[in-house]
Amino acid sequence: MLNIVLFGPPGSGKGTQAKFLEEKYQTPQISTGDLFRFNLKNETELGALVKSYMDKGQLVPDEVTTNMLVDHLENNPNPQGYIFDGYPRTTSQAEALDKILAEKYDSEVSITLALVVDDEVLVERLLERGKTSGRADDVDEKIIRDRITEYYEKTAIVAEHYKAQGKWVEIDGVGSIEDITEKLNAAIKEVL
Ligand code: B4P
Repeated sequence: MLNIVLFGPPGSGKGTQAKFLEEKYQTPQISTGDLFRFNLKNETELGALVKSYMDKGQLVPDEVTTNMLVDHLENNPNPQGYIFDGYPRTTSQAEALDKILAEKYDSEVSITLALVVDDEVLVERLLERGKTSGRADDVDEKIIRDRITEYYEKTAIVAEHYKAQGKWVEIDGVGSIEDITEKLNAAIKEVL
């Protein structure tokens, strides 16, 4: 299995790049953000539960997020692997992912690709996306900055988990989308 973790702050290009990688490696993108938004849109019980967190730019509790991921994996089997986009976002999620991959698939994370982008560029990109995305968390600069703060407080530390495993690769996430895809492909080539 090729299991890629796409890592980075909100607006760093995880979702954008996942779209290109899933086609090339036949590994479907799993975006926990998209899965939550699907539940919000369809007004499911899970959607009602996560709305208040997402609207404020806070992380959804680990247990809720991990249970949703496990359900999605079970309903979307792909022996070739997956692209995890936006999961894990805490050390507890990273430990859960290791356990899920080991116990259910006798597998592991192949590589973590961390997109590095300056905070002010992130704010600019997300405000721009907010003009058309219809996403409540993209229109208000305070909420965008709260999401970035949440990233530094809870998510950035996940780097240590993957560095300890020798699976951490940083990629400059500023530049043309094609150039960044190329850099990601070069890093993936090393683990194929
Ligand atoms: P996500 O949906 O993951 O939100 P995101 O971080 O904003 O998306 P992404 O980073 O993929 O966007 P992209 O850069 O591609 O999460 C939303 C919320 O869901 C979270 O705040 C949280 O509440 C909840 N959640 C999700 N996962 C969770 C978890 N594991 N645990 C707990 N809670 C969780 O795109 C940004 C913009 O930049 C786009 O407009 C794009 O066109 C542009 N862009 C991309 N690359 C560019 C480039 N190279 N140059 C210029 N612009 C670029």
